[in-house]
Amino acid sequence: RALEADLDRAITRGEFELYLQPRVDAVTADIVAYEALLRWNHPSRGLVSPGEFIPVAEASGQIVALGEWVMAEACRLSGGLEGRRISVNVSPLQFRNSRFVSCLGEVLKETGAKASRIELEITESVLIEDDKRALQVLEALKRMGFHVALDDFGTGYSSLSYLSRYPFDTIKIDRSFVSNLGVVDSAQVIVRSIIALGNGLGMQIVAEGVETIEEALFLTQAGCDELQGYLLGRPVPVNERLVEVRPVI
Ligand code: G
Ligand code: G
Ligand code: MN
Ligand code: NA
Repeated sequence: RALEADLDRAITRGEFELYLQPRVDAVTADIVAYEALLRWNHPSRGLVSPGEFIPVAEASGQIVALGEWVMAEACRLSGGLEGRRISVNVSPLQFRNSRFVSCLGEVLKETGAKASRIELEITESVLIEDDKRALQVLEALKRMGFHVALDDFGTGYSSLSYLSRYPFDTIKIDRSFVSNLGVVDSAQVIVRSIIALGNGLGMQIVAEGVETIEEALFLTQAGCDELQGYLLGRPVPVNERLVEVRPVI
């Protein structure tokens, strides 16, 4: 595969870049955090989407080195975001790697970053495969001071018992539920239930993929804590990041 060979050189050549998308307080519109989204400035193909190269990197194992680069870059950026947190997507393959936790420890040491400024976004699939080990890893990350979020919530085989068993700080409602809000009758009921469940367990609820004012209003009135999506701000290069978002209401 051509992309696979290119990926090897891309890190050393500095072709990767993190874009930042704001996550805002649903009531005040204050920016609470930024999600780091990886972009590849490919010399001949132009901007390649992670949807295209992450699966390639996962299949080849290159995701481990790439994930390390993402983490180190997020740590370097974390000191310059006005105290706001930065969230980082973690591939299930990275999470399952036996050196994942120690590698994070080294990155913190090398960069001098504070773990409390970093949130790790993990998908449900890591919880299904090796329940006990997943719990040990998550507890280790919490002890180190990281925040942990359950990403794309509702799309996996979500057993509700996961939520009470694992120490998540945040639940991110998958954008498919948000985009169905005005379309599918059941979507409002499902979203309200996720919010009630998460808040009842003491977790922050973030809605992803918020694109319309109607969605934002519904989510805010339903008690969702934070909003993320094109309505509030698109992912952009670090130096173009939004530092303020106009309230929706
Ligand atoms: O930014 P965009 O919507 O194109 O991202 C597409 C997919 O790639 C999303 O599922 C997102 O979580 C994932 N992704 C983006 N950046 C990273 C990253 O740094 N690491 C991993 N593992 N996945 C990422
Ligand atoms: O899997 P994850 O939730 O990390 O994926 C995040 C992806 O969602 C990124 O690729 C990002 O570019 C994309 N995204 C962010 N906000 C919106 C939005 O409002 N609408 C849509 N369609 N995609 C979004
Ligand atoms: Mn994410
Ligand atoms: Na998501």
